[in-house]
Amino acid sequence: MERYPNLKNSDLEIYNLIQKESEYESTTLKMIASESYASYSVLEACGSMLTDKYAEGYPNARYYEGNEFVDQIENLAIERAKLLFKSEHVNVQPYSGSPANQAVYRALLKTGDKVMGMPVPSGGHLTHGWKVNFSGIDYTQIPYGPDPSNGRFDMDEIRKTAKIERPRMIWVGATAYPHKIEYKDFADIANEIEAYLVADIAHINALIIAGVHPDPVPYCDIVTSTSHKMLRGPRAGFILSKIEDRYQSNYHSDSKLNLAKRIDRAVFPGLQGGPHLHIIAGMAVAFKEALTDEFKNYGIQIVKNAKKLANALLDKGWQLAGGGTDTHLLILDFRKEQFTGKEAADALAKSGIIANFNMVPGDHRSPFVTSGVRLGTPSLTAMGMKENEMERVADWIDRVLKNINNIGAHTTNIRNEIAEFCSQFKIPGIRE
Ligand code: DSN
Repeated sequence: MERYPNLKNSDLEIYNLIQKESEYESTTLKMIASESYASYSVLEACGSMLTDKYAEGYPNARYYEGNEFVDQIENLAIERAKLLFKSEHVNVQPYSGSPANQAVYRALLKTGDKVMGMPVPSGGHLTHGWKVNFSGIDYTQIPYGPDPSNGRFDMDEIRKTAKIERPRMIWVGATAYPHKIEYKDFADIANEIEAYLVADIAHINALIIAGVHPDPVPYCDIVTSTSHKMLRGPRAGFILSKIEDRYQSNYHSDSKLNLAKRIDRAVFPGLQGGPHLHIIAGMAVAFKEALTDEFKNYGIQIVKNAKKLANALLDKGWQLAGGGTDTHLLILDFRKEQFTGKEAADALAKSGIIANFNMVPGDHRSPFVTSGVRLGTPSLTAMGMKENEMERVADWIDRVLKNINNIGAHTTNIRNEIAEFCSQFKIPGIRE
């Protein structure tokens, strides 16, 4: 089926580049831990004429006329998200994960306030208070991270830091932490110091939906997420929150409003203008897909695949940060190797395995080269791969890394083998 006939006629340059990217993704193993594949249905909603729509405000409270149908679309997205995550309140307007997190700061804090979060090199996100991001420039990050000796959170240390620093908010969420996060433990600490607890579940939302990762919603004041990554929706963000503010006080300029209203206000008009209704429609479609048993099985299989891949790589003698995984990602640890994470990621990519170089706990190398490579299983799982296929993936990774100083012929052979292997699978949104 010709997917983009109009584009092909009107703009061959862009059409050809999309085709090339599509071909590239169809012939390589996409192992970026923050990616997966959106379905044709999600892509169709996102590519619809809703692109043109302006509807500043919220359903039934817009600044424009003519919103009967888009109100229903936004309400459907909200209701489906409430059902999916059992959340009291949902805002689906953030343009992406970073704006969603920015809205949380605006709803809860004053400039300069202390925020506990993981620095990027420890596995956190830019918006959790990292120094070059607005969150580290306008607010004061109190850093925490996994213990370099075992790659896991040391809750006693985190409690000690929290009690000394008394941050107003604690972020719990990661981009490179391969273990389960126990939100209740963080909630106990937040309660002791009367801090807000905010989870960022962008990386692990499908695992929570599938019941293979602890659920933050009962323990957190606010939970933010992207709707792309393993959730397989459009490139956007959303915010789940309690309705009431348990620390309601005169602290915040909007403190006469409850928490839900403060979040809504922070998103619009605080940070954004018109909501992207085409993307919100795509989000509603993705939430419907995520409510199915098929999606839950995908979430369960992501973890099974990551564990299988981790064990197969350990059996071949490779080291993993934190010793393994119980999520969707694993981080190869090359601290003892002569080559860097960057060199390894480059060799893997040339061979058809697409990943990213990443710091590991206790890394002695710079963030520009690192000692790690982060590998994720959501995309391969969305293609229908299971444990048997992970054995083959581990073999290819092993062959690339063992021949890293001599990649010429190996690269071409492995690249061809992987392309042939990928052709046996469907790829949502590309070849369903
Ligand atoms: N940059 C994303 C990642 O790859 O983890 C997180 O937003």
